[in-house]
Amino acid sequence: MKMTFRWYGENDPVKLEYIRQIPGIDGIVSAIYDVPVGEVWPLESLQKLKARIESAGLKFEVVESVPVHEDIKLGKPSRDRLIANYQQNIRNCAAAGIKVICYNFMPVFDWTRTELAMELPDGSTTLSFDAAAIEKLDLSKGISLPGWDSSYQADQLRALLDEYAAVGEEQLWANLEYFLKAIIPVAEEANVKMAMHPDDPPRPIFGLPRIVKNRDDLARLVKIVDSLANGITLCSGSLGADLCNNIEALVREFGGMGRIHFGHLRNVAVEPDGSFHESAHLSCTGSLDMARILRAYHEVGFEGYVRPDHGRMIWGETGKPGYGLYDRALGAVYLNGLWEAITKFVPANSEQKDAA
Ligand code: DNO
Ligand code: MN
Repeated sequence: MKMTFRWYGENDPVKLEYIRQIPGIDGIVSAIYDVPVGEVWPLESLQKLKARIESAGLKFEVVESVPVHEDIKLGKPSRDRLIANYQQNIRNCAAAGIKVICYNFMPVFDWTRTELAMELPDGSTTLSFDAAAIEKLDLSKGISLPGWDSSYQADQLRALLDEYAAVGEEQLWANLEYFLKAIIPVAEEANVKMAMHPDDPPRPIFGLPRIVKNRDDLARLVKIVDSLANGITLCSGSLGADLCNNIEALVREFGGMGRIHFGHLRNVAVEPDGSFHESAHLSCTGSLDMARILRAYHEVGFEGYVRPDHGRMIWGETGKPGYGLYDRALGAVYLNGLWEAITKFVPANSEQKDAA
């Protein structure tokens, strides 16, 4: 397991020099942020970013995300040009030493929350999702969340939602298939692993289809092109927001197939109606058992990349909600601690799934 940390580039208030001081961080996960969605990332920009990250003593082997243009998800005629650009992005990433590309196929909205600074009893704040409040959100003013690759003006958003009105789940699957059949062979040739991030939260929102929500969706996804290059980012917090998803079992199944290329490790405290908030990484603060999840990774012999996902805002820190330094650093150290204990004391490939 290689522990990484997401960094948003020089404008990120969390400095690379701070990240390198977190014990056990091996690499940085980042992206090119000054190229519009759908266009080609210049190789020089990737090489410059790599050199900068390496100057801080860290590796740059994972990109998150190369965003997929809405026209590809909508299946519009312009998709062929955009897919050719995406193929070029895969080649350019490979040329800059990237091994894994995280991406998602969520229409319009990436991760969605109803509150960015919900106060917890200890005074920290966190991202939260209120299942009843979501449908009441006023989209007429446009919407923007920090951490997204794009934000939308009100008129743009209305036009996009209208276009999606005709696209149901099956059409979205067909558009995904068209995309995967075009990009996975390129990824194979470039020796890059594509890692689809699941929908967050794992349910349709605002009437938009979402197709990467559970075990059956993941199984369908990896079969569309049966290649190791067609893999997933197993985000425990995204999938874990639906209590029907058993994260340990998903790790065993898809990790066992060698299809998990990137693990997002975070905890969520989930309520019966599907509302949730992002808790600290520690198991007892949320609904997920992080020790058991990591044990499952160990059992399947996982050697890929992971990162702590979002963190709370603690110790007076301000900045991009979910992407502060302190709580994510605590998460990384905690997860590394669990991993050290598990790898020392639990035999790999053991079948002891439920040892008391
Ligand atoms: C949510 C986060 C997301 C993720 C992108 C990947 O759990 O990890 O921001 O980075 O959706 O494409
Ligand atoms: Mn995630």
